[in-house]
Amino acid sequence: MTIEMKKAVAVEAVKYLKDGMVVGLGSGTTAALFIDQVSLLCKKGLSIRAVASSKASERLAKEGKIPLLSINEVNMIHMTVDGADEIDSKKRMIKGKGGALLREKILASMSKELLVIVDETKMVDHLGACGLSLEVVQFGCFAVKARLEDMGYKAEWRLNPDGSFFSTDNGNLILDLQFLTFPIDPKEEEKRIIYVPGVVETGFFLHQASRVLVGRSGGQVEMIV
Ligand code: A5P
Repeated sequence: MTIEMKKAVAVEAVKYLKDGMVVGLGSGTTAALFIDQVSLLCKKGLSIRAVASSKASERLAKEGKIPLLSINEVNMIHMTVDGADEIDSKKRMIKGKGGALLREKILASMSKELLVIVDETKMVDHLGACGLSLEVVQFGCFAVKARLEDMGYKAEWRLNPDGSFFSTDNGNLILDLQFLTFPIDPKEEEKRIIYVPGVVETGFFLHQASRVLVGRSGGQVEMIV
């Protein structure tokens, strides 16, 4: 079961936390399980302070009584722990299915280490089958979508269940791209897409991952360095 693999990596990841650390909290279901584990350890006396990568993770941390700092109170994060949608053997990732990609990337860039926690279903030979989420500013957003379609991508706005536009924690939109030809060259795609004015960030995380904990279906957790 995927949930058991996610729980196993969350339980393993907290072993890397030490008193005094500033810890970045990722977003998504795996990160939420990690936040639960951090909360348990804080209740037992672990002394860390955390920064959240989304309002959802901040809420969970508050409920779990994890001491929180706001992002502008820190210049450096000792370790961020976050999930991924896809990760390849070079530790290149696609993230953002939860819509928190911009804040996740900011935290990752401030972190001495990004510890990635995934279940084995996230490991892929080639990135791209899951598509790529983009954070896009509202100003001129329809032109941005049209331009990306002209560039050869299938593009759809992320919507809420009631059909309204999904809004990120930063008040921007999410445009979900699908690649129409495979395999993709992630580095080249990143360069083309981020070049479009109005695209604030992409879900490519090509250089951020430090170590990766992979939950296996047999219950084991493997570390990839
Ligand atoms: C959130 O925006 C994402 O980057 C998540 O980290 C990613 O989608 C993994 O989510 P799950 O842990 O829910 O699979």
